Amino acid sequence: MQKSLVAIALAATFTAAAPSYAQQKYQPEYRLSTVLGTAFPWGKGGERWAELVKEKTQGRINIKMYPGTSLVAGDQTREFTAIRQGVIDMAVGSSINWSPQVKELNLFSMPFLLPDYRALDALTQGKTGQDLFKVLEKNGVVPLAWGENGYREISNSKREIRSPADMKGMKFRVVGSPLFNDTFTALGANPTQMSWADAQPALASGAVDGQENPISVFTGAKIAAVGQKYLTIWGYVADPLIFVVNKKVWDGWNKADQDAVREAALQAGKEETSMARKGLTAADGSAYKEVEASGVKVTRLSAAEIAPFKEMTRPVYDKWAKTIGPALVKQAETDIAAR
Ligand code: X2X
Repeated sequence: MQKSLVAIALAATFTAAAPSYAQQKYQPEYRLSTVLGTAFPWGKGGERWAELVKEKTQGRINIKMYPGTSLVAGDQTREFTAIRQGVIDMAVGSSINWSPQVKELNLFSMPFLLPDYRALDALTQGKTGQDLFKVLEKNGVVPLAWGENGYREISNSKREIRSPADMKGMKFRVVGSPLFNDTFTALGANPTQMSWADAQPALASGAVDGQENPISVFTGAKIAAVGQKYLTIWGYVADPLIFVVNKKVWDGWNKADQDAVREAALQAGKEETSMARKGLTAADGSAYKEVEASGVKVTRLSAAEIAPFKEMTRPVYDKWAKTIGPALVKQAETDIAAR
């Protein structure tokens, strides 16, 4: 009698414990946030990550993608906080959108810090990138891999931009970090911060004259169709993407699955980065040609033409170096010089 009671009690304990253990560790589905969907390299990168994770974990980890930062009602500057809080389980996010919470991520938005792809790679794949991953870890998320949104080129509906004087008084939609306000103000323009969701109607209605985004976003979102007739290639900043997982979610997975998710992120990040760069190189300029084919005048600035933009934004660079952290900026400059 005594013995069988113990057995029943034990059985009850185990049956009650087993399902809740499983539930706590592995959710039936994980929510992956991105700003852009699968018409863009960014969204394709997210989709690829999900696909590779499913494959590598034999379906133990199932990911559903939520583009348009829909888990935070499109407010991309709140995405990082939502990841920390567990409203979002995973994300492929832009360094720009997370920089209001992680001030070090403003690094990539320092005007004219990154002269070419090798400079960008020197940061993400070098000591600077490792330092930034440590900062993200301290902020309670698990960073796994880098991807890329790209070099942000400037477009507008009014006139060709060849010099800062051409931007004078022009209204530009800029992204969420205050650094962008400072840069555009320094150049004599009139910046307004808004989310990507609000940017497209603002361009269509003429509430703003211009915007800045990578070429893949310009073509993918059909920005030419809302009257953006001039595009200037000035390469003033680039935004990398970062593949991350919420810390609690990460800790709930076994080591083999953690490794699988990391490997999948590294592979998806690599594939996504080459997608983001497609048609933008000296050997293959097809992406620029695609923009021209949509009736847009594409202007490429020479180094001499870029010089005055760089000079006028130097005070912004110096001001933000203090906020970002002089040691980190120095590390970045060292990595770039040694590229
Ligand atoms: O909002 C933008 O401009 C975008 C889509 O490039 C980012 O999310 C940084």
